[in-house]
Amino acid sequence: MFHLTLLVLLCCATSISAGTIKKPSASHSGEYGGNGGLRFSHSVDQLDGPITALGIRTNASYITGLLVRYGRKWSDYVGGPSGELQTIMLNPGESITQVSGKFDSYICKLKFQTNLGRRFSFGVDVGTSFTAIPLFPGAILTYISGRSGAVIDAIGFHWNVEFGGGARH
Ligand code: MMA
Repeated sequence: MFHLTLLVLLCCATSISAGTIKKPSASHSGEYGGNGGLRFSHSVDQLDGPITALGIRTNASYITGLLVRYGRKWSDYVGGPSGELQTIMLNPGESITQVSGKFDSYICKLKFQTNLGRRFSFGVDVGTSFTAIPLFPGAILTYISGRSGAVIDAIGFHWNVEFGGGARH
C-alpha cells in the first residue's frame, strides 16, 4: 500500500514538474460535403509549419482542387484539373481563424477569414451553408482534411494553438 501511494505521488509530482498537465487546445469542424472521392489529410503536413498560403481551384460550380503551404513547403495537390487555380499568401503573423462556405454533394464555396481581418472567398453561392470556428480561444487553422476526386467532395478543419514546429515563412 505504502509503495503504491509513493508511486502515485511520484507520478503526480513528475507530471506537474515536467509541465505535462496542459489545457486542451485542439478541435475540429466538419467534415462538410458529400461522401464521394478518396480521403486525404494534411495532419503530417502540419509538422512543416503553420499555414502560410493557400491554392484553390474553382470552376463555374465547385471548388475543384486545392493545396496548402505549411511553413515553406506545399502539400500535395488534391482534386481535379477543371477551372482556374488562385493562390493567396498569408502575411507574417497572419493565421486563418474562421472558414465558412457552402456545399451540396461537393464543396461549392469556401471563405477564409484571418486574424488580420482579411477575407478570401472562392467559388459560388449555392448549397447548404456552414461556419467553422475553433472551440478554444486563440486557436487557428492548423491543417485540413477531406475527400477528393475530380472535385473537392468534402472538407474538415483542424484547429489548435500554434505549437512552433517548422518554419513560419
Ligand atoms: C470522381 C470520383 C468520385 C468523386 C468525384 C468528385 C468523377 O468521379 O472520385 O468518387 O465523388 O470524382 O470528386
